[in-house]
Amino acid sequence: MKRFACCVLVVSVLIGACGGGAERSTTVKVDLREYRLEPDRSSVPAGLVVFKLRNRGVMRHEMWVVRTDLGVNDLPTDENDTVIPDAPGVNVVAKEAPMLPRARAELRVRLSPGSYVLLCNLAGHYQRGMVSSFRVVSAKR
Ligand SMILES: [Cu+2]
Repeated sequence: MKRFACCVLVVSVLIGACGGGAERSTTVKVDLREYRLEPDRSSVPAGLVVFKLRNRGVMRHEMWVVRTDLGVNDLPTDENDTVIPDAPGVNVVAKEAPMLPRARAELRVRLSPGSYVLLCNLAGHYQRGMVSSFRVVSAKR
Protein backbone atom coordinates (compact mmCIF):
# COMPACT_ATOMS: atom_id res chain seq x y z
CA MET A 1 0.00 0.00 0.00
CA LYS A 2 2.85 2.33 0.81
CA ARG A 3 4.40 1.65 -2.54
CA PHE A 4 1.12 2.44 -4.27
CA ALA A 5 0.87 5.79 -2.49
CA CYS A 6 4.39 6.57 -3.60
CA CYS A 7 3.54 5.84 -7.22
CA VAL A 8 0.48 8.06 -7.02
CA LEU A 9 2.65 10.85 -5.69
CA VAL A 10 5.21 10.45 -8.46
CA VAL A 11 2.51 10.41 -11.13
CA SER A 12 0.86 13.52 -9.78
CA VAL A 13 4.19 15.33 -9.64
CA LEU A 14 4.81 14.38 -13.29
CA ILE A 15 1.37 15.57 -14.30
CA GLY A 16 2.00 18.79 -12.41
CA ALA A 17 5.26 19.32 -14.26
CA CYS A 18 3.48 18.92 -17.59
CA GLY A 19 0.52 21.05 -16.62
CA GLY A 20 -0.24 24.47 -17.95
CA GLY A 21 0.85 23.53 -21.45
CA ALA A 22 4.39 24.50 -20.50
CA GLU A 23 5.93 22.09 -22.93
CA ARG A 24 5.25 22.59 -26.56
CA SER A 25 6.03 19.99 -29.13
CA THR A 26 6.85 20.25 -32.77
CA THR A 27 5.41 17.80 -35.26
CA VAL A 28 7.50 16.70 -38.22
CA LYS A 29 5.90 14.54 -40.89
CA VAL A 30 8.35 12.20 -42.57
CA ASP A 31 7.69 10.24 -45.74
CA LEU A 32 9.85 7.19 -46.36
CA ARG A 33 10.15 5.44 -49.69
CA GLU A 34 12.74 3.94 -52.04
CA TYR A 35 15.12 5.62 -51.55
CA ARG A 36 14.22 8.88 -49.98
CA LEU A 37 13.50 10.10 -46.51
CA GLU A 38 11.66 13.39 -46.59
CA PRO A 39 10.76 15.40 -43.50
CA ASP A 40 8.33 18.26 -44.11
CA ARG A 41 10.68 20.58 -42.25
CA SER A 42 14.43 20.45 -41.74
CA SER A 43 14.70 22.60 -38.64
CA VAL A 44 12.80 22.60 -35.36
CA PRO A 45 13.08 24.34 -31.98
CA ALA A 46 14.64 22.32 -29.18
CA GLY A 47 12.26 20.29 -27.05
CA LEU A 48 9.81 17.54 -27.72
CA VAL A 49 9.67 16.56 -31.37
CA VAL A 50 6.95 14.24 -32.64
CA PHE A 51 7.95 12.51 -35.86
CA LYS A 52 4.93 11.22 -37.74
CA LEU A 53 6.33 8.60 -40.03
CA ARG A 54 4.67 7.16 -43.06
CA ASN A 55 6.09 4.41 -45.21
CA ARG A 56 5.04 5.29 -48.73
CA GLY A 57 7.30 2.71 -50.31
CA VAL A 58 6.93 -0.93 -51.27
CA MET A 59 9.65 -2.18 -48.92
CA ARG A 60 10.18 -1.98 -45.20
CA HIS A 61 11.87 1.16 -43.88
CA GLU A 62 12.94 2.42 -40.49
CA MET A 63 14.12 5.74 -39.14
CA TRP A 64 17.04 6.65 -36.92
CA VAL A 65 17.60 10.05 -35.38
CA VAL A 66 21.36 10.59 -35.20
CA ARG A 67 23.13 13.53 -33.68
CA THR A 68 26.29 14.25 -35.61
CA ASP A 69 28.40 17.03 -37.04
CA LEU A 70 29.33 14.83 -39.99
CA GLY A 71 27.85 15.58 -43.40
CA VAL A 72 24.78 13.62 -44.47
CA ASN A 73 26.86 11.46 -46.80
CA ASP A 74 29.87 11.14 -44.51
CA LEU A 75 28.66 8.73 -41.84
CA PRO A 76 30.89 5.67 -41.44
CA THR A 77 29.41 2.42 -42.75
CA ASP A 78 30.36 -1.20 -42.36
CA GLU A 79 30.55 -4.23 -44.66
CA ASN A 80 26.78 -4.73 -44.28
CA ASP A 81 26.16 -1.33 -45.84
CA THR A 82 24.76 0.07 -42.63
CA VAL A 83 25.80 3.11 -40.65
CA ILE A 84 27.94 2.11 -37.65
CA PRO A 85 25.93 3.26 -34.63
CA ASP A 86 28.82 3.53 -32.19
CA ALA A 87 31.35 5.11 -34.54
CA PRO A 88 33.12 8.27 -33.36
CA GLY A 89 31.01 11.33 -34.03
CA VAL A 90 27.83 9.29 -34.40
CA ASN A 91 25.28 9.48 -31.59
CA VAL A 92 22.07 7.54 -32.16
CA VAL A 93 19.37 9.39 -30.24
CA ALA A 94 16.27 7.41 -31.21
CA LYS A 95 15.12 4.66 -33.54
CA GLU A 96 11.84 3.63 -35.04
CA ALA A 97 11.79 -0.07 -35.88
CA PRO A 98 11.29 -1.19 -39.49
CA MET A 99 7.81 -0.36 -40.74
CA LEU A 100 5.87 -2.36 -43.28
CA PRO A 101 4.79 -0.68 -46.52
CA ARG A 102 1.91 1.72 -45.92
CA ALA A 103 2.47 1.61 -42.17
CA ARG A 104 2.56 4.70 -40.00
CA ALA A 105 4.39 5.25 -36.76
CA GLU A 106 4.97 8.02 -34.29
CA LEU A 107 8.37 8.62 -32.72
CA ARG A 108 8.53 11.09 -29.85
CA VAL A 109 11.93 12.33 -28.85
CA ARG A 110 13.30 15.22 -26.84
CA LEU A 111 16.04 16.96 -28.81
CA SER A 112 18.59 19.54 -27.75
CA PRO A 113 20.10 22.07 -30.15
CA GLY A 114 22.54 20.67 -32.66
CA SER A 115 23.04 19.04 -36.02
CA TYR A 116 21.32 15.77 -36.76
CA VAL A 117 20.61 13.42 -39.60
CA LEU A 118 17.53 11.28 -40.09
CA LEU A 119 18.22 8.05 -41.88
CA CYS A 120 17.00 4.57 -42.70
CA ASN A 121 19.61 2.04 -41.64
CA LEU A 122 18.33 -1.06 -43.36
CA ALA A 123 21.15 -2.51 -45.45
CA GLY A 124 22.10 -0.21 -48.29
CA HIS A 125 19.28 2.28 -47.82
CA TYR A 126 21.46 5.04 -46.36
CA GLN A 127 23.88 4.80 -49.26
CA ARG A 128 21.02 4.90 -51.74
CA GLY A 129 19.85 8.20 -50.36
CA MET A 130 17.56 7.54 -47.42
CA VAL A 131 19.06 10.34 -45.33
CA SER A 132 18.17 13.90 -44.59
CA SER A 133 19.91 16.63 -42.62
CA PHE A 134 18.01 17.99 -39.66
CA ARG A 135 18.76 20.88 -37.34
CA VAL A 136 17.53 21.65 -33.86
CA VAL A 137 17.82 25.26 -32.81
CA SER A 138 17.48 26.91 -29.41
CA ALA A 139 13.85 27.33 -28.46
CA LYS A 140 12.69 30.93 -28.08
CA ARG A 141 11.03 31.81 -24.80
CU1 LIG B 1 14.83 2.16 -45.94
